[in-house]
Amino acid sequence: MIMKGKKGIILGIANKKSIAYGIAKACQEQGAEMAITFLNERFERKLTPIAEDLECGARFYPCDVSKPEEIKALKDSIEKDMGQIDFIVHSIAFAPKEGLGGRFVDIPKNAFDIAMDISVYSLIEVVRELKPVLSDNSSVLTLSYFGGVKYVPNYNLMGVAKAALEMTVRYLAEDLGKDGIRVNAVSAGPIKTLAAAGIGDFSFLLKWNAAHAPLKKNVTIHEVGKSGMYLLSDLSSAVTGEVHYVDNGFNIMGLPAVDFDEKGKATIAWNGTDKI
Ligand code: 0WD
Repeated sequence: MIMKGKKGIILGIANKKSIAYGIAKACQEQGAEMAITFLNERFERKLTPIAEDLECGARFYPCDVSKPEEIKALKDSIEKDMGQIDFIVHSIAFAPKEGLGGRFVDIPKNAFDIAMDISVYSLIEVVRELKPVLSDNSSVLTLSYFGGVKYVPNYNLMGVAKAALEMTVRYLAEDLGKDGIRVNAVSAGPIKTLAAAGIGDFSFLLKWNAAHAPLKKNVTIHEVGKSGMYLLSDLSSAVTGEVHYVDNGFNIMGLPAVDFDEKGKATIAWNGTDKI
């Protein structure tokens, strides 16, 4: 039981397809005690069975990260119900639709501000406000994507947000290391979730990744969950500021793999004429 005796809070479960749910299940299976948050009343109703499934008891709190007062209230609830905690999972992102398709140059300023606020600044704010209840051997985990490092069609504004998020992880890791707090990110391969549905032709990304990743498949929330759990556990006690890819190896590829004909000439392994 790798997480036995560990307590933590998970932000960003929207439903059972959420990456945060995969991480929560992995932590529960390894003995962690958890609290989860819901975005608003609609999600409260939907998440009630999930909170029961994760054995949260009363540790089921509202938190819309765009409302600073809800983050402050979250700290008070944790203090009252749990005392100190050992981990935080921040699995939250949002960008208005205009930022997830169309011409990049046309991204409106208000969409940019919203995406950076919800998807990046919220990590800083959550960690700062919850710091008084974090134990001196604690771990913070956030979720990133390859589109924050390289161009990915339609990822547009969220790509800029993930680049900022990954840099935020490094600066937070340095700043909080002296307090015994580690900060890392998992960069997950594409998974069909509610948030992913907002990205234009997401099914193309899934097919492209499965076709070109060394392991020739897509990742599941449970695979991301296991790797996330490692970063939350003492198994990773010397790891901080890291962006850890859980993407079947897709990120290592410079060009698509090719086959070679009898003359040693490259042929395209993936049938480029197929509409994928
Ligand atoms: O392919 C994917 N699905 C990948 C997702 C690949 C790599 C990374 N990620 C990232 C996302 O960018 C995000 O940071 O993983 C994180 C979790 O995303 P998810 O599991 O794919 O998506 P989802 O199940 O929708 O959870 C994200 C949740 C929201 O759901 P909705 O569908 O309502 O956007 O983030 C939460 C909300 O529960 N969220 C908020 N929570 C608090 N305050 C807020 C907010 N203002 N806005 C969104």
